[in-house]
Amino acid sequence: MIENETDQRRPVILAGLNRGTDDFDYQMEELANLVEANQLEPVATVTQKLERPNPGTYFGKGKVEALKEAVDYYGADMVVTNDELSPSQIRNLEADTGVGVIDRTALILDIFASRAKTRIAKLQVEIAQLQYQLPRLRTSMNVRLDQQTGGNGGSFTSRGAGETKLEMNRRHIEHQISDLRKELAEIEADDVTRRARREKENIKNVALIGYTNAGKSTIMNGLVRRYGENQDKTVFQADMLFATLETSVRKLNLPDNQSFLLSDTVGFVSNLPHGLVAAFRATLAEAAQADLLVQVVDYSDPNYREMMQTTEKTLKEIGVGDIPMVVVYNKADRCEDVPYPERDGDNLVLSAKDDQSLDLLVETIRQHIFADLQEKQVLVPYDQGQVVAELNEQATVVATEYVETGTLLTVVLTPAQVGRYAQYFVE
Ligand SMILES: Nc1nc2c(ncn2[C@@H]2O[C@H](COP(=O)(O)OP(=O)(O)OP(=O)(O)O)[C@@H](O)[C@H]2O)c(=O)[nH]1
Ligand SMILES: [Mg+2]
Repeated sequence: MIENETDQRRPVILAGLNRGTDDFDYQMEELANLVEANQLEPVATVTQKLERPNPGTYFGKGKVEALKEAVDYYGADMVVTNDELSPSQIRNLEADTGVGVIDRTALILDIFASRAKTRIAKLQVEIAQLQYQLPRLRTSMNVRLDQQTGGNGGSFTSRGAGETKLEMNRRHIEHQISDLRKELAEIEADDVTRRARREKENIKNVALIGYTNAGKSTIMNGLVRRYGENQDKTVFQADMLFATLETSVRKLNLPDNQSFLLSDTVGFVSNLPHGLVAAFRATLAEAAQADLLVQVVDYSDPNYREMMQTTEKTLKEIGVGDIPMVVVYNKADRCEDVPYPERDGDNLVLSAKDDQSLDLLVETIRQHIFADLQEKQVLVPYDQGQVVAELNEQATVVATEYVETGTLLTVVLTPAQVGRYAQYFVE
């Protein structure tokens, strides 16, 4: 939707309604970051103190004039509003300011669209975009749809007597959404199978979650390099909003033969569009089904508290309930006079770029997920080979020895396994 062919970034005016809430400044800062993430240049901010948006024009009459003046003064190309707008608000504001108007939701959808690489991420974003377009078909979206469908656009007018172009467009989009949903459901079914298999394997799942750009992928990569089954399987990390749009799962093997799965997930931002949250629910299922969450926070950002609140709110929205959580105050190397690594219960202050920090994190994770495990010695008679196979598959085998009476294994067992294999224990 937004393109920038030249190196020069297009100037944009930010517009926000201040309802008197504490987080307004943070919201506007975040909006500026989102604008920059979309290769646009925020040049000025116009705000108005109002309880509720004007239903016709978002701002009141006088403020709309001020907005128009700012647009002219800065030669801005576009206005971006902090709140989601109705079709008529967009239309009226566009007419009054003489430039294109987009809202926070469209902006976030655009960023996601430009970052999506895998099929699943692309599908999720596309569904969210089409859903956003559906109620807005009366406005400039008609033009956009035509552009998008290329040659087919023109055929809408010539088809179906009695059906307006708008209805055709709407039906076309509804069909597209349902096709995309079907395709997504097929891919998701595979994911569900994979997760179910993992559960059977009895391996613990830990998920990195948190605000975008906090350092989740950097921590993932640091741990993969230190403990990864395949140390080359790193993920994309970058100083940009929404660098990660799909969940990656990696197996980590600790020196004492215990292992767990770590997943890196999509970052959050405040007021994530509902359609997007719904579309990414499947991707975030890794977090929803984790045994432990590691919330990563950019401790060097002055707004880190608001970012934590945003994260917690989003977790609720995606239905992540009572999962134990460790909080990592990351990027401590960028903070002045903050010693690291440090641990206070489930709160860690550290730097993703520091090996000692990563070890402290692993130790904390280990204490959580392996707390109820017990190490036992079991002796399995040679005629019960399937028990040995089972243990090798489902438990952590620390040592194997072959003695006269059978296979002698040192294994780490879950409470359920302790019950199941009690008859083989060597006292
Ligand atoms: N100095 C410093 N930089 C860090 C640290 N952790 C991450 N970074 C940098 O922060 C930026 C964002 O890191 P990512 O790991 O991509 O962040 P993320 O949380 O995965 O972000 P999304 O995928 O967008 O949600 C990158 O430029 C990292 O190099 C840290 O502990 N110290
Ligand atoms: Mg990431």
